[in-house]
Amino acid sequence: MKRAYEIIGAPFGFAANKSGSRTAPDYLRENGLNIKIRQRTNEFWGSDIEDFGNVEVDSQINELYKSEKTLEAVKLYCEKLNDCVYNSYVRGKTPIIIGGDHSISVGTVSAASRYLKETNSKSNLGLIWVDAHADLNNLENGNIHGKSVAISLGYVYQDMFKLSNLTDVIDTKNIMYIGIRDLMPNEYVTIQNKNISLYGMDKIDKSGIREVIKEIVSKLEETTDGIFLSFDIDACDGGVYRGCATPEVGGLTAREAIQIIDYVSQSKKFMGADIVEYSPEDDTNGNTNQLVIKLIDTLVGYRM
Ligand code: HAR
Ligand code: MN
Ligand code: MN
Ligand code: MN
Repeated sequence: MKRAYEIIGAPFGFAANKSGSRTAPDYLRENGLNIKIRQRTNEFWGSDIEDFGNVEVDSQINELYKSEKTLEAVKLYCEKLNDCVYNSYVRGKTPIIIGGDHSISVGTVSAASRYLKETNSKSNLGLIWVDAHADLNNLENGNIHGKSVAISLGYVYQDMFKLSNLTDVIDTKNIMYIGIRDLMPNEYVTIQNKNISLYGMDKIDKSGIREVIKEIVSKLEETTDGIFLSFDIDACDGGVYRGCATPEVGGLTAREAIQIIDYVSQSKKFMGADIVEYSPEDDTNGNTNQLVIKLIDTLVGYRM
């Protein structure tokens, strides 16, 4: 399937405990992404790729953050990002969004859901959330990037985000978690009560990543109209890949991460992905940079 990929930078880092991910899109463009070189070879490999540029953090968003209105800053930024990703779909593209912290997914997931609703009259989006964390926290702790899924489901800040249609954009039965290994008690309770599918590291150890991802994709292909992938770099083994705000030991190997992306992106229902939380300033040995480039390569690159 020939796809036209569009790289969209989302340099928003205000919602995490450390803001290093804000520099990731530009850093990656200059260190390994080389979109111009990819454009020259895409003819041969049968896909098309464009760099849209960044959805910038404008002065209004900056001001909100400076006056300690971080949640408003997240909302305004995600509205902007939603429009941009939605328009990418309208142009027939497969958007690949490079974060930024994980709060940007409130904008990307809602955009995929919005486009499905517009084209299918209903939104039945499948979401694969690859992360060490569930980002489903509904308690106040200032860590907004730990609440992205909760916001998308309308479990927190409902009044505020509903105005711009950023909440209630996904059904719990269409969420598939992979790689989770650090859950808060309230997140565990929600996952149990709502019966959300979770494929933790233990399941990956037991069945192997190929089985896990095959099962997930075939379920979503049957029950949904589109599949969006949200990939948090902290899903990968934090002992090796240190370039993120919250490295967690015992995560995915590079091969496991690559297999997930390789398999999902070949689905006919694949609608695009975000790759979030890479932090160049925390990547002291450059390992994480190489991993992120490989993951993007796997998304948009050649198929033997
Ligand atoms: N669950 C924790 C909290 O809410 C930490 C989660 C946020 N960190 C992440 N998410 N990096 O991917 O405080
Ligand atoms: Mn996350
Ligand atoms: Mn995480
Ligand atoms: Mn994270």
